[in-house]
Amino acid sequence: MDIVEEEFINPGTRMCAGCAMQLIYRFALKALGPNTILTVPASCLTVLHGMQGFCSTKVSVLHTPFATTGAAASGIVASLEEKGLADNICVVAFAGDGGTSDIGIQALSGAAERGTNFIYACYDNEAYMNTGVQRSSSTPLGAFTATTPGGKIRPKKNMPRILEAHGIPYVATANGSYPIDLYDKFKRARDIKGTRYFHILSACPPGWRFDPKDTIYIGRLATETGFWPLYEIINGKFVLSQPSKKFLDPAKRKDIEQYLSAQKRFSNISKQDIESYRNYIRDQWNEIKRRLENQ
Ligand SMILES: Cc1ncc(C[n+]2csc(CCOP(=O)(O)OP(=O)(O)O)c2C)c(N)n1
Ligand code: SF4
Ligand SMILES: [Mg+2]
Repeated sequence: MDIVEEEFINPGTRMCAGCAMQLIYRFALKALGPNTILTVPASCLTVLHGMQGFCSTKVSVLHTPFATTGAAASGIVASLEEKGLADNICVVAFAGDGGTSDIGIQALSGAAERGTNFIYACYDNEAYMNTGVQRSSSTPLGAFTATTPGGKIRPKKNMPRILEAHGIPYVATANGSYPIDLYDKFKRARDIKGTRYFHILSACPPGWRFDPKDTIYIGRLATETGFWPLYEIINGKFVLSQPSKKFLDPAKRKDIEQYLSAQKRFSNISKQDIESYRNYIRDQWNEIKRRLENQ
């Protein structure tokens, strides 16, 4: 696939070295193009945009209070509809996992239930990174954060499932380590009407505690172990994405311990929790197989 050459993020952002989120944002904006209005709540992504008076993107961005992303996007869509501009401009909300799975879930659910014509993308770095790595409901089992010093005792919330239950036309997972797959999905989602939801794994070197040079490697391990399958659900039809297809065969999956042991946030994880991951991955793939066979 040809990738658009034009960049929509100006060079030199304030992200940490090795931050997957800026790669995700860069490829998503390339796929979305110039006729896009973004809305973003408090997060590392706000830091990317810069201080008031500056903006790192070439498209307009409305910064919004933490809990209100879905409501802010709904307001932008309503205003464009009123002005007769809604067919030409794509409204896109981009938020972190804390802003999506915890504090913003009510506004997101409301917007999805109303069938608001917009894309909502959650970049999931699995904690509240901007404020110093506190746990969110998207933090995975056994992960160290500032508020789970002994490792998180609950597994992560399954947001794609929750959004699918709203009956929206498009749900997709993606991963910053597969930017072409992500680009392709944003291109497709742009042309669908109604609420479209992305859940994107976003490796974070300081929060996950690995060397910035390993960002792509760590993100790939999440998919290669079967922990982070890449798929789309288009009008209820489950489509397994190309990079994940071979992992339908359990023998092709790497063991989850390779992913966990590469990140210091899991350095105290128990054997029991590692076994829980293995069971979770097995059940998740049995469910994917069942869906593919029964549709
Ligand atoms: C109502 C409110 N509560 C708390 C904060 C402080 N705050 C700013 S960014 C942030 C963390 C956001 O976490 P997440 O959505 O996962 O994005 P990330 O920082 O990980 O990119 C918090 C708690 C705030 N800005 N507003
Ligand atoms: S803390 Fe993590 S998510 Fe935030 S800018 Fe740094 S690498 Fe990116
Ligand atoms: Mg986060």
